[in-house]
Amino acid sequence: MINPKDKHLPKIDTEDAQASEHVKMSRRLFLGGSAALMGAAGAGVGASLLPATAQAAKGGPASAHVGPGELDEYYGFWSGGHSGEVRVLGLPSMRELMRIPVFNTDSATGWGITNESKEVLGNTGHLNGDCHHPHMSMTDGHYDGKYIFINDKANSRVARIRGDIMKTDKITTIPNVQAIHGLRVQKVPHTKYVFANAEFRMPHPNDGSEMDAIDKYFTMFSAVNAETMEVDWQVIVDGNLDNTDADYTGKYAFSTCYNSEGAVDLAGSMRAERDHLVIFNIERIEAAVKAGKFTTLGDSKVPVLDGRKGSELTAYVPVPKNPHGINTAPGGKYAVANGKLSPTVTVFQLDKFDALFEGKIKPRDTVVAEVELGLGPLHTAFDGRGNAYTTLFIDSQVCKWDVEKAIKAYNGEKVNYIVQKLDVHYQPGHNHTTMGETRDADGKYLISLQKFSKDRFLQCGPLHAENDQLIDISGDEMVLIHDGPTYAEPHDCMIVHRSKVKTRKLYDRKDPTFASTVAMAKADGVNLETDNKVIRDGNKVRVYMTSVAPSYGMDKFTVKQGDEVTVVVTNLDQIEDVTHGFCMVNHGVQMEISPQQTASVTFVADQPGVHWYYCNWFCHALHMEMRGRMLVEKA
Ligand code: K7E
Ligand code: CUA
Ligand code: CA
Repeated sequence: MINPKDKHLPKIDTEDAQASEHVKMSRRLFLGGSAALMGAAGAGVGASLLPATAQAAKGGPASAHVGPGELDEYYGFWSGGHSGEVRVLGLPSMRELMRIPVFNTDSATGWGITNESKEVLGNTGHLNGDCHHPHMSMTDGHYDGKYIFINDKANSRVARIRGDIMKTDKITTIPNVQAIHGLRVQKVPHTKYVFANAEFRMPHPNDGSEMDAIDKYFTMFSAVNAETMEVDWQVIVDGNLDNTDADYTGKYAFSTCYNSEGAVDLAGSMRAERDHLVIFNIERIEAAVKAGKFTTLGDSKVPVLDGRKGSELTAYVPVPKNPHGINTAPGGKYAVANGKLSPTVTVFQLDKFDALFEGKIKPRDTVVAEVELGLGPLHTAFDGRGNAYTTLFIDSQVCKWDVEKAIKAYNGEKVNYIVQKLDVHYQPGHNHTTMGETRDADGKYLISLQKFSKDRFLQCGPLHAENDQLIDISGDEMVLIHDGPTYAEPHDCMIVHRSKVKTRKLYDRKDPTFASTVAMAKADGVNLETDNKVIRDGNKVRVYMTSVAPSYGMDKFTVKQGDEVTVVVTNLDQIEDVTHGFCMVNHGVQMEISPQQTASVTFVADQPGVHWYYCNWFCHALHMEMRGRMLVEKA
């Protein structure tokens, strides 16, 4: 029975793509619910069931509990750190909904095993990754649901995940650099570029002739074209590059640098009291590329521009000390750099950047506040009501502060800009508010991502879970409402209202993810939707089969020892959720084939004998019976 005191029930609004389903889902609730709920139902779609928060309509903080059968209000996209994947959570429940393999191998879906995923992964051979920063594409500063981008620090890559099927569809290795760390999208007018910071300075050319000519090392800022996933240009910078963000005019992107010293050791990178923020003038960079004012490096054809100090393409603003996160406030008026080794945050007023590039003001004139918050400020999030929330790593706190008051205090007024400090458990890195990196920041929830959980959960040996905490920020006070253990290592996440996400239930038969396989079948004269056929091409054998629960279109086939066998399975089921699998026992292959999808896998049939294959995604009462045999004839 639903308790009307539960304030967590998700809100329904008219533009909510999933609202109608949700209404259906909630029918039970109305039938068994209270008069109050019936009243809300009477108001129909467009009305709220009950306040999800606003400190749960003053009755106290919201609950993270989302009842059985109820849907979450938000999608959370979580970086999977050095697991190499992206995870999808529902908020406020913090239930894990899906894992999206990106730079890793995934036994369940066959990512890294199927031919289609290998095509996306390319031929670098790397099946590890280190994801930090997931960000969704935007149109005019609003999430548009189209893509989610994620960096790979481990192998200097950027990946794109399609919002409609939540699968990785492109991976680009960024040339001429090492360790892509900070990643953000251009917000306005739309995500033309994905900005990617390469963290580590390196020699150029990096040909093995030198190690210690470190004054000649440099790194670069890269703009990846969101549609083509090609690198459109790269800009050489002074110092290194840590995090990045963009403004709400489309004119600027900016990155923090913790190693302005250009050091290769720890002590060296802490020597200076100030490092900097480097601002990139997108219009000028584009004009320079267009005018051919660039060089290239090595084999790469990517235009490379020199944005080191003195260049008109960039500006350098001194910031204390080893700054880490850089976060643009939802209104687009301010951006905040987080001091890390300085207890301060630095507030930039973004409309001063034009004057800076016109030479009318000095770099530090763009700074309108630099105020102390506490020890180890790393990242800042915003609620859209003028408050900022900064993680204090060393203090293990989130500090809520008022941006306008901080500016007044910096100008000498006696005002207290700190609103509240909340203990988190323990050592927070990133944080993120609901819709907080867009114009639609709604100030409902804050996620604080802790690097250590220590005593908060049952222990699982020396390796501990991390602790992602959910905080209700809708009222005057931040209130901690949920502890969420997570596996390594969600540096960052973003929280998207479900109305912005539109997913497919079935594959389109024309989906580009299996276009190459469709083309191969066509060349073999095979109709994937009707044919079950074995095609021999020398010692290459292609086995085409359909699947409809609970059977494959072919329950046996024969190949010869040493054949390279490609099994192509097309799932003809049209029913949502009826995913099949294909596993060839003792051959190291398996894969997902979702409704209307085609997937393929290639292996060598090196063991003579009878080998069973079976469906490993539970699809039917007779799922166990969904199987067949491959005979491998002795050579
Ligand atoms: Cu861990 Cu954004 Cu890579 Cu900060 S970064 S914590
Ligand atoms: Cu098909 Cu299980
Ligand atoms: Ca430094």
